Amino acid sequence: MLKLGKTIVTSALPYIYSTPHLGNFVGSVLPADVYANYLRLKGEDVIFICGSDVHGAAIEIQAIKDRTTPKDLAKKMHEDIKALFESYGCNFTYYGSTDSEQNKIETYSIFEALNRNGYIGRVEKQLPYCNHDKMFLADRFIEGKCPVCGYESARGDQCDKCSSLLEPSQLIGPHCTICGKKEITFKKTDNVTIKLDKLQEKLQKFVTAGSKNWSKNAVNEAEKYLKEGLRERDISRHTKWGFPIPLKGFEDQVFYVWFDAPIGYIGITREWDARKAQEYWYGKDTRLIQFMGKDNIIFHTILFPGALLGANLGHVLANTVKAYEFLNWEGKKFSKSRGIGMDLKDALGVVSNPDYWRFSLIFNAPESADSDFTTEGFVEAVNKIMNGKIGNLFQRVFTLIKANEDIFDPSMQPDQGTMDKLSALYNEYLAHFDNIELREALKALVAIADLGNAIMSEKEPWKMAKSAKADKAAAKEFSSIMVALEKISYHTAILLYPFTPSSSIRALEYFGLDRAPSLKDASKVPKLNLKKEIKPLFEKLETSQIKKIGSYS
Ligand code: B3M
Ligand code: ZN
Repeated sequence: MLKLGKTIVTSALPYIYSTPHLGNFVGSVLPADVYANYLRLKGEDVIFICGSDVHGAAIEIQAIKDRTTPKDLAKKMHEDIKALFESYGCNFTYYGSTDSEQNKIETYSIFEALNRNGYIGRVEKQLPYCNHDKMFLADRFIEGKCPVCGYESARGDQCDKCSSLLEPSQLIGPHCTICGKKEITFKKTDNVTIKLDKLQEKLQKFVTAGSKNWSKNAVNEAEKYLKEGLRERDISRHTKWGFPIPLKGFEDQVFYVWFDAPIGYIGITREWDARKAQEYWYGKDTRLIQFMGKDNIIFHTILFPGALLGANLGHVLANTVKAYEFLNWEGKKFSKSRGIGMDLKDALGVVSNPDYWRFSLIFNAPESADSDFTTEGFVEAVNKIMNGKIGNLFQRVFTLIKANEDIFDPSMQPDQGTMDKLSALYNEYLAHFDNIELREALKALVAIADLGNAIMSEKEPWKMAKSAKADKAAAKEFSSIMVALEKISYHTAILLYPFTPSSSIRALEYFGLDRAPSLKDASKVPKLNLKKEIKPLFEKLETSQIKKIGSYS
């Protein structure tokens, strides 16, 4: 296995004005977590950075609704959501927050460098002003019809339907989202900009060089924007919630949320450990691998790298941009207000073992196209695949060996043909993971369990065990088959680790281990320890649980 230098894995930083739903989870945090676990399993030097994206108008809007301040709301939600991700087994190196002092320092240093290097500009803008609320309306406080696709609820900064970046003045028939009125006029103000147009060439080079490692959707979208020609873009907002712009005359404005949010990856690493942040973010041999939903592509392929390239402070740029498509719920968009789809709290409330969700979500992940969560698909992934194939294999193998410990000889050689099949599937698993095809890697793992189950049904080793007392050849054959099955079970248990870490460790406990060994040290199967009761690793879902999940449609 090729040993690489340091790796930073990031997941898009979730907004925290509401609890993330399963679609948000499978669109970024979960695959990033699974992939970081895989690199740990390979023994690589990896940090996994995530955190709450707490700035932005959406939180201000929610705070107004909740009659609290954005700061208090952010603090409370940040703690809740962090704990929630942890209860899903997410293994962050650090889960921080974009409003930290560290991120402020990082944001200011990048902004000041951009300014020194001539990439900060000013524009006079006509900004929407609500005559009823007597305030300038930030992007999300104004909604109207999208001039590109006609979607009715496009926001001032972006259309959720066609992903076009918009200016508030482009919206057709806009209204204020605070009071709902159409009493909007456009007033003159000065804004600070980043001159992306001057960064066009550098960004084109970055995209061209990186694209072989990126997901197709990320390459296509970045190329689309480059082709259109990059434009100067304003990065200041007339509101109080955010980092104030450190420039004379602009102190009453704050940075646009998408300016300081991606810088948050660096700020959060600093929050964790300032010295290590230096090592990882400026290291020549660091690979930066970024996971996100497809609606975040432009910010990670144009705005963020543009800021880093313009600042020219030596930061690491993305090596891999992996953008997920969307997960729908029974064919519809997730919607809290319409009760469609489960959020992370709902889901654990019905099925409390997070590994069931982790497994089934990756099994049907929207990796190269949108995918659909269906109750049926969930039941099939859990009952038929995870429990029926993987859990069942462990159960059958461990109980059969335990019942025949007197005749089982672990020093017997397994059948070579079986070992060749195992190693082919094992390599398939590695190859898919290395290409960040998590869904396919999981399928290769299921195929390994299938291999074990097929041997079990074809050879029926329990029959040999019965005649083994009188028949030496049968005893030998029994051991040879069970050694193969033991090996298959052991690797299945280890390779489960990235997907379902706590279940993996529970299976590995039968091998006397309390954590997953590094793949380098996994060739020899440790002695089985079957003293304690052998309990099923998974259980089938109950009818009442299935019904409950179905009710979120
Ligand atoms: N918070 C959008 C999202 O949660 C945004 C990502 C920020 S990544 C720096 O999808
Ligand atoms: Zn208004």
